[in-house]
Amino acid sequence: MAILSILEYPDPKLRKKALPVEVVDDSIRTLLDDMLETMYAAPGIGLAATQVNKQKRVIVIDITEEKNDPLRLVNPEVIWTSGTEEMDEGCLSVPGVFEKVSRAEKVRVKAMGYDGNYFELETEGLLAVCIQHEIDHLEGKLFVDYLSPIKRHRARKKLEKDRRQKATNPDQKKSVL
Ligand code: K1U
Ligand code: ZN
Repeated sequence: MAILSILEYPDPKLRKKALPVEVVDDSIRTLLDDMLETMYAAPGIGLAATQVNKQKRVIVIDITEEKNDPLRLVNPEVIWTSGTEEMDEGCLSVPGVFEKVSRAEKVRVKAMGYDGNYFELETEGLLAVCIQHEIDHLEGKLFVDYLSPIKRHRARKKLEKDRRQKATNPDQKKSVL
């Protein structure tokens, strides 16, 4: 397995649209394995192939604290939604920024799994939000696109400031601990 490099906003590669997977073969299973390892290492609760510069409709998610319930979705499609809710979101491609986004409260999703067989999943809460966030990535959409221009500007400024600080003092976190 391998840890992949995660693209960061405003990299234009994050805007590319992912292509459907024809067959779940060993190359897709390797991508799924590498993405899960990358997501756990980040750490995060979801990752889309677009974020690791692969234009394939592949996402991984694990919302458990124990990191022991991975969900692997190939060609995920939301086939039903109900309600709306607002929840705080973050993104590994927009590190350090957390903002409220309104999305469907419940979703039913159809996808292929690790074995290439289709299955359906109905869910709500954080998992439903995370699935919608990751499918957005496959369309080249980021959670900051839902924010007001002022909040988006603020997010971009924060990212730039954090990057400048990291470049000046890359060991800052270590020295604080
Ligand atoms: O797609 C991504 O960039 C991953 C993103 C998923 C997500 C989080 C929250 C709401 C919607 C989608 C993240 O994982 S951000 C990091 C994060 O939320 C987290 C990290 C460590 C522990 C718990 C959560
Ligand atoms: Zn994200």
